[in-house]
Amino acid sequence: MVECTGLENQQVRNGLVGSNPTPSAIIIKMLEKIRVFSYLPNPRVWKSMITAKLGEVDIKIIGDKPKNLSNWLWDFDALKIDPAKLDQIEDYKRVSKRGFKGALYKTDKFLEKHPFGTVPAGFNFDGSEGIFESNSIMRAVARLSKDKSLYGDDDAFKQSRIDSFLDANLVFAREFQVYVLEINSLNKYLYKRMQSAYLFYLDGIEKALSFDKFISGNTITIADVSFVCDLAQFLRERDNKQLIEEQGYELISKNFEKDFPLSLKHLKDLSKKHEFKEIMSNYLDKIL
Ligand SMILES: N[C@@H](CCC(=O)N[C@@H](CS)C(=O)NCC(=O)O)C(=O)O
Repeated sequence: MVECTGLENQQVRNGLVGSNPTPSAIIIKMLEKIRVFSYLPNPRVWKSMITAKLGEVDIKIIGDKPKNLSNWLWDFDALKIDPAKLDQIEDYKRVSKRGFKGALYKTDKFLEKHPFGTVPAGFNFDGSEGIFESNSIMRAVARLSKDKSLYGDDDAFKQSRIDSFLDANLVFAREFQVYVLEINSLNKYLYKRMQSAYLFYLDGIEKALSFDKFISGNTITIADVSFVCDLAQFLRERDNKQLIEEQGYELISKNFEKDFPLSLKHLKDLSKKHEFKEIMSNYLDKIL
């Protein structure tokens, strides 16, 4: 399982996904309300892309395959650099922190707006605000939408309940990130932590879905979007069945279908919706 796997640049505007700078892409640039720089494809970016589709928000996605991001200058105006010219931006050279190896090139401005230095990196339309953490970038997209139901109808308690699910989701996703990055050298401690984070999160989601049609109430919200993207990414653990078993462990998600039927149905139903399907395409096909 690779934490950072990639596609070429993607631009999305109200359902339009493309990779070439066509005349319509120029219009997209002028209209974008939010910009995200990341390695691609990235389920963490899908959260914002799907929310943008559901909420009809103009979003611009800039990025490249993970292995190529070390040849990019990380900035609001992110640029692909000719590897032969990287010495010209030596001042911006930084040691990567997690998920990447070696050097990355991040401008001072990037680090001012993104103090943790991570991608996905979100920006408002002119780059004067930086938004980090995929759930928060997704929240910004939802806040920009006219469809307020995606993020609790401007009701403080409904919004906070959605935040509660997003916080629970982040704990699961963070544990998953560590698990994936160490998948070649598992140990008991790490495996148990992942297992208990998985069981804790899905137990709560299963319970929530036994009361309501969606995770936080009876309409779709960003809690559902985040659930789909992070759980889908986690289930790709199954791509590494052999590697996990060779180390004496079994797939943590082995009994997912049996143990969490409501979560399974929710994941499948949502991933068939066109706003999800256009972004995730057949990501789940091999594993469910
Ligand atoms: N929880 C964060 C995770 C972001 C993250 O850890 N990104 C890593 C790549 S997987 C990164 O940008 N690392 C930059 C570095 O190594 O300096 C989110 O959901 O956005």
